[in-house]
Amino acid sequence: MELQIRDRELWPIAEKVLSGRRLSFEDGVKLFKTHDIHTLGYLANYVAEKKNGPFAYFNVNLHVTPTNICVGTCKFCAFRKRKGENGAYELTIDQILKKIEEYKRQNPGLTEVHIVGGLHPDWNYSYYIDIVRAVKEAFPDIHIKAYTAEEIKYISELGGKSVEETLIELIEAGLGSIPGGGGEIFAESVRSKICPDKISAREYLEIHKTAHRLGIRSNATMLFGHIESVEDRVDHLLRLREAQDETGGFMTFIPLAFHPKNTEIPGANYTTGFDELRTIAVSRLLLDNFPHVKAYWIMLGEKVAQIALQFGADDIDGTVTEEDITQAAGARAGQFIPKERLVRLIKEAGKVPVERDTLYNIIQVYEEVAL
Ligand code: V47
Repeated sequence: MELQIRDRELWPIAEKVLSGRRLSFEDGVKLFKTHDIHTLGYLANYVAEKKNGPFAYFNVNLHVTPTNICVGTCKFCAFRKRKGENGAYELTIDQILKKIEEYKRQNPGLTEVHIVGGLHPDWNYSYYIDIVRAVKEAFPDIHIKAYTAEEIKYISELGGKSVEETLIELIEAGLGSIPGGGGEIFAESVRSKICPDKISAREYLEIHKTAHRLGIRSNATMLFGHIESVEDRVDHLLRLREAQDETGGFMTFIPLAFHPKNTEIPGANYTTGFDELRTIAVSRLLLDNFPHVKAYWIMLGEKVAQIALQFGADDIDGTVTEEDITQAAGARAGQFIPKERLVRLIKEAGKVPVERDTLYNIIQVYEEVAL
């Protein structure tokens, strides 16, 4: 049976996708505006399976957020606190190590610690580096994915060093890769409203490209569903595609569904399931040079994240356990999904679950494992 395309506007786009040709800005806008979700899902899944076969990945990871004290002013962030404000906290290195130790005892398969936090007004350059060094010394087998591009810029300024020098020191201390946070929306007209003091899109991309040139990989994100337009989303995705053409260092793209509670975005709402699936699918179609697209269950909830595995996503993130950024902004998903449940979600979505490490080395394929 031939593919039934209800939205005629999608015919030439489908032809391009099926013959492996690159999509344009205009194609991206049409894809974001269509209601023909079935065609979108079919095409995105076609691309995902061409890249990753029937596999859908997850890992056993732990988020550690050393502090929520932050000098930043991002309007979408419900997590940050000022120093001395009720609920503000900062962890010592010992406390960070204890957290990891405790989690590892319960989950011996832990392979990744994801460390991001605030731009602390009093911490110095060495403290940020020492956190990485201490974790690596205590847990040499665990991959450290740490510090968003925004934090790396901040740390480098604290030390009076260049981003490159800072990254070199972080890598020597044990940094394994860089998470995608801080991407938000690249378009200046939106960025200046939702995060006026944050690094620019150009700086974000430059920091990632510098990391790639130094031999480490990174992820990229896009925060969607606030005040951005469809055109802003396409612009964001195409700027990432261009950067990836240059270095090839990005592993995974993660669209982050905006959560409005306790934020300073006037009139903002939760994203809808339709828009979430569409964003995953269009990301998969436009980012033809990204190996992976992640359906981050913490922000999508496990139900939409599972369905997204048939809409272009090939990764569902991991066990996570403690995630405070989305929680502060009114998360509706939990904070922990046991490995067995991730395996079941993936299997029931018709994919083969693969436990991976941060760099997508395979740890175990769960093809024959009974639920
Ligand atoms: O940069 C902040 C976002 C990001 C809100 O690289 C919000 O593997 C929704 O980047 N609603 C941090 N999102 C999280 C992140 C991430 C998560 C999981 C995996 C990886 C990875 C990266 O969270 C921030 C910002 O874009 N964020 N506030 C909010 N109210």
